[in-house]
Amino acid sequence: MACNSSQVQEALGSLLTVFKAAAASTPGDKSTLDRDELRALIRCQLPFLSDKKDFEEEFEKFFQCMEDTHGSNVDFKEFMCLLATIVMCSDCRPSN
Ligand SMILES: [Ca+2]
Repeated sequence: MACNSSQVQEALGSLLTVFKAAAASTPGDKSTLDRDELRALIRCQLPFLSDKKDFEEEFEKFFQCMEDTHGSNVDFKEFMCLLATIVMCSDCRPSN
């Protein structure tokens, strides 16, 4: 494997930038995503998910589960776990 690029480093930087912007987009805790911030981030960044007709129902189920186990806000670590789960459960990789 050639190591002549920093794709992972650049991807992580992009994820952190998107997370921070979304986390600070409404009043409240600027270091975590509340329900509305996470919904808006998914709608903007992951339309293949939010375009599904049962998105709202599935989102509410997910967020209720999050609230029950981790509290009402999503921190960066939880966000990364969510993304990893989405990747494992979906075919969202770009084709090339
Ligand atoms: Ca926030």
